[in-house]
Amino acid sequence: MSGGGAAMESSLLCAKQLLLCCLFLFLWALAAVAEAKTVHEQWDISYQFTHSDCVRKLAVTINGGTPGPTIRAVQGDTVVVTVKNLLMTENVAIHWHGIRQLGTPWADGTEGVTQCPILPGDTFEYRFVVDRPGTYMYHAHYGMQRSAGLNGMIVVAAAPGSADAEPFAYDGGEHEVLLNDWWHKSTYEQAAGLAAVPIVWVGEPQSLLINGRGRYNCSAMASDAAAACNATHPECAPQVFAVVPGRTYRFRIASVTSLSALNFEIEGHEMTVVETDGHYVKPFVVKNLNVYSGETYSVLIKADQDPNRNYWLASNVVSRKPGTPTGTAVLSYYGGRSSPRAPPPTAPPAGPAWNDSAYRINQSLATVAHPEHAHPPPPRADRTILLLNSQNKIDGRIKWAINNVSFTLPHTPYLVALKHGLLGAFDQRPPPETYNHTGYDVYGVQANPNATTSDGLYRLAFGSVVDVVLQNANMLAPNNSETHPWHLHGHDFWTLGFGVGRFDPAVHPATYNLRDPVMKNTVAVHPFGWTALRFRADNPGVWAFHCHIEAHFFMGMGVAFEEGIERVGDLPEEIRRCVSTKGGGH
Ligand SMILES: *[C@@H]1O[C@H](CO)[C@@H](O)[C@H](O)[C@H]1NC(C)=O
Ligand SMILES: *[C@@H]1O[C@H](CO)[C@@H](O)[C@H](O)[C@H]1NC(C)=O
Ligand SMILES: *[C@@H]1O[C@H](CO)[C@@H](O)[C@H](O)[C@H]1NC(C)=O
Ligand SMILES: *[C@@H]1O[C@H](CO)[C@@H](O)[C@H](O)[C@H]1NC(C)=O
Ligand SMILES: *[C@@H]1O[C@H](CO)[C@@H](O)[C@H](O)[C@H]1NC(C)=O
Ligand SMILES: *[C@@H]1O[C@H](CO)[C@@H](O)[C@H](O)[C@H]1NC(C)=O
Ligand SMILES: *[C@@H]1O[C@H](CO)[C@@H](O)[C@H](O)[C@H]1NC(C)=O
Ligand SMILES: *[C@@H]1O[C@H](CO)[C@@H](O)[C@H](O)[C@H]1NC(C)=O
Ligand SMILES: [Cu+2]
Repeated sequence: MSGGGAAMESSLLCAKQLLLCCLFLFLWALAAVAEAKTVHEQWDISYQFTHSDCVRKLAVTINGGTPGPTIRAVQGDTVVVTVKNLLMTENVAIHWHGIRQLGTPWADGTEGVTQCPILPGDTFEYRFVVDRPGTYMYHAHYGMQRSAGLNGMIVVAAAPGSADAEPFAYDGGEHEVLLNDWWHKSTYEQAAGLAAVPIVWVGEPQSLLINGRGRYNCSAMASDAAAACNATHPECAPQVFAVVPGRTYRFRIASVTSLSALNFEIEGHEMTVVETDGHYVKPFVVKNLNVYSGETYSVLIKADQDPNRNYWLASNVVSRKPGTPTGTAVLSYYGGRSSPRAPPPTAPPAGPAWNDSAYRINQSLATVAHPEHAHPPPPRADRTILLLNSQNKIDGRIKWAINNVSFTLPHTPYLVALKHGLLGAFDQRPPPETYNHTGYDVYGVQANPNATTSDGLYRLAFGSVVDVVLQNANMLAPNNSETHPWHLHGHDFWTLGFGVGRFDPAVHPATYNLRDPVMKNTVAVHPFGWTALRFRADNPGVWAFHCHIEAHFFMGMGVAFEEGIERVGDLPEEIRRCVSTKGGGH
């Protein structure tokens, strides 16, 4: 019997172990679930009077403020933002810039592409997973609303033990720097001017903001307007960044500018660039950093200067002849003899020469992948799309065009139209794949600037590798070419190459960096230059690809890509509110 008892005992033990094992598995699963948490945000979008640069302005705010709150999450978390549109007479849509929206293409927040706008009084829930650590941003993607103040940052930390953990260390902590440009005129006035004949250009911004704070010179205003300028308003007191002597800090930098390319500098402190657009870069040291609208960077700085004085953080306009004073904030050392708010004893740094594009191209070329975090690109592309960026005229209006086609957004979002087979919703003819790249004079004013408009889009084979070469050119005025920061939704791309002058498809692909190109979601096309990028069309949905200068996108500088639409799941009803899907959908 003892033998049987032993058997019973051992089977009991086994059962106990199984139970323990089950319990352990259960707890482990629970912990894993608990780890990937949900981050909830409840946002009321409304117009409020603000004093971002000391001048009173009606701004689009989130819960009463601009910029909006920083969304903080951990890799793998689900972010849920409940947006209530309290603008009364204006639609809204919010884009989560740099978040690829894998499996949730309807949450990209791009009006006309992935959703109908959120109507006044309506509530809309954005729900998406932040799958990669890094520095990102959000902003309005309806009309030119971003420049009215609806913007902010997203900071995603690496999950504990993740292979995506930072390959660098900092013992001081983190600071966030959100760069912006700011106008006193309303966005409505700007948009109406851009569409007018003759055009009323938005002009240079009145101020540059750092974390929503700028400093307009009230004394320079006409006396009747000066009443709206309050130099001592707390909303325009410069941001102070405090540091402990000897420590190393990570500064996360994002630019949501509407027009300006910026150069950013922390006086007296070299910056080591370590991240861009959520990807780690091979560290390189700079005195100042060029940041284009839609880009993010992380830099490390060591607090190793004289702690008894303060230092400027400075942003300066580059690539356009500046008409705006330097944007400033203050770096102050704990324990130093200087009061934290005291202005530094020096003049703010003026930045590099605004027209030194060689300097800026150099910095673009220096930005390559971190050796331990390089994702080599596929060796070749299945399809190459050449996009000429030119300034054109349509019915006397100044427009931007891509291969002679100025982009317009359809009323019915592409995602809805394609999913429901609404073929009449947009132009079914795809835009041109190329332009006369052998003959086009990128340095000259084109003989006939007339172009057309279209809301056609490029349809990409699912999973294919696509190269896009952006060719810059001269504008309508002679000897003039600007920087265009191009942003791709739904993907990161490899930045394969930059060049000056005319791109030659027979020559330049041989010069591509296929070894360690950095992946990004936004990249600059420099004056008279070209930029080549590659991406895999593996994210089912419809994705905008456009110049991140708000006025340029408004004037037609963009395209749209569709891929794998048949793999997109059922669309939420909330994105279809501007569409009558007769007989289909609902
Ligand atoms: C502000 O404007 C006034 C009047 O134009 C000028 O005298 C003064 O120098 C300006 N101040 C600054 C800091 O630029
Ligand atoms: C300027 O703002 C401060 C702080 O809000 C306030 O106390 C002061 O009255 C304002 N000045 C004017 C002229 O409005
Ligand atoms: C920049 O402009 C200045 C004049 O404002 C000119 O002297 C200089 O040569 C220009 N530099 C470059 C790199 O074009
Ligand atoms: C380009 O960068 C390298 C270092 O990365 C530097 O030595 C060189 O002077 C730079 N050239 C220009 C034109 O800025
Ligand atoms: C461009 O279009 C305008 C009408 O919008 C027309 O008057 C003009 O002749 C066209 N220019 C050329 C070169 O075709
Ligand atoms: C391309 O441009 C060149 C120079 O203007 C011209 O000679 C050539 O005919 C053009 N080719 C096409 C296909 O239009
Ligand atoms: C754009 O279209 C106009 C009118 O058809 C033409 O004259 C011009 O050469 C085209 N430009 C380009 C860059 O293809
Ligand atoms: C434009 O650039 C050309 C060289 O590309 C030069 O010959 C010409 O003088 C410049 N014109 C102006 C107005 O600067
Ligand atoms: Cu542009």
